[in-house]
Amino acid sequence: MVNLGIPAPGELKIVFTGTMGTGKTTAIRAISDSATLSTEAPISDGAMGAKTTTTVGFDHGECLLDEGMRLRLFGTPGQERFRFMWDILGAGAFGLVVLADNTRADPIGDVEQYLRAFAPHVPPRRMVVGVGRLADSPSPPLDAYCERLGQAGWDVPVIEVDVRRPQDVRLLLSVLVSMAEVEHG
Ligand SMILES: Nc1nc2c(ncn2[C@@H]2O[C@H](COP(=O)(O)OP(=O)(O)OP(=O)(O)O)[C@@H](O)[C@H]2O)c(=O)[nH]1
Ligand SMILES: [Mg+2]
Repeated sequence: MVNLGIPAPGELKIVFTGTMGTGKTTAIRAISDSATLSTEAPISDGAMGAKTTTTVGFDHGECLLDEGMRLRLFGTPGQERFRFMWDILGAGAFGLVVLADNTRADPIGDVEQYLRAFAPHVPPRRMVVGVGRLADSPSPPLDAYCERLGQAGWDVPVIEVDVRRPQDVRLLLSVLVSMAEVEHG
């Protein structure tokens, strides 16, 4: 059984979101300490390159950060038709990681959409953006994310990430937790 709602005392619930194929499932698998729970199904309208499955419910994993904080990690489905899961997973979330795929047509617009969707659950000071596939598509650069998101009122950290590298994913999470430390003094 997995508790989707408010986490136990001493644990922080973190939600990974972003468009299909940004690597939410990959990121959670990369850093979880024990077995993860996944709800993968074959992609109905054909594979996206090497990726043949998509999340149809949610991902779940847990990890202990060096800072001693235990994190319960949840990944949303990327497909729009599973949007109803966003509010279920967002409930009680401490922090949000929005993953971007820089090869998409408007990855900054994608990110804005997710920041807005999760704003009822998570304050902007506990949101971070991880931009992937920058090597495949250097444009838009990270500065463009900061500028456009800042203009739209989102003053959130933007970091390059390769979701396949556990150290990259841990860095994103450490940034979130350090934001909590600032809050609590
Ligand atoms: N070549 C390459 N592959 C990458 C990179 N980043 C992520 N991937 C791959 O992209 C795929 C991401 O798939 P998932 O982790 O299922 O993505 P997801 O966000 O959970 O997707 P949905 O659940 O369908 O929304 C994996 O096969 C990763 O290995 C990258 O920088 N380069
Ligand atoms: Mg997934």
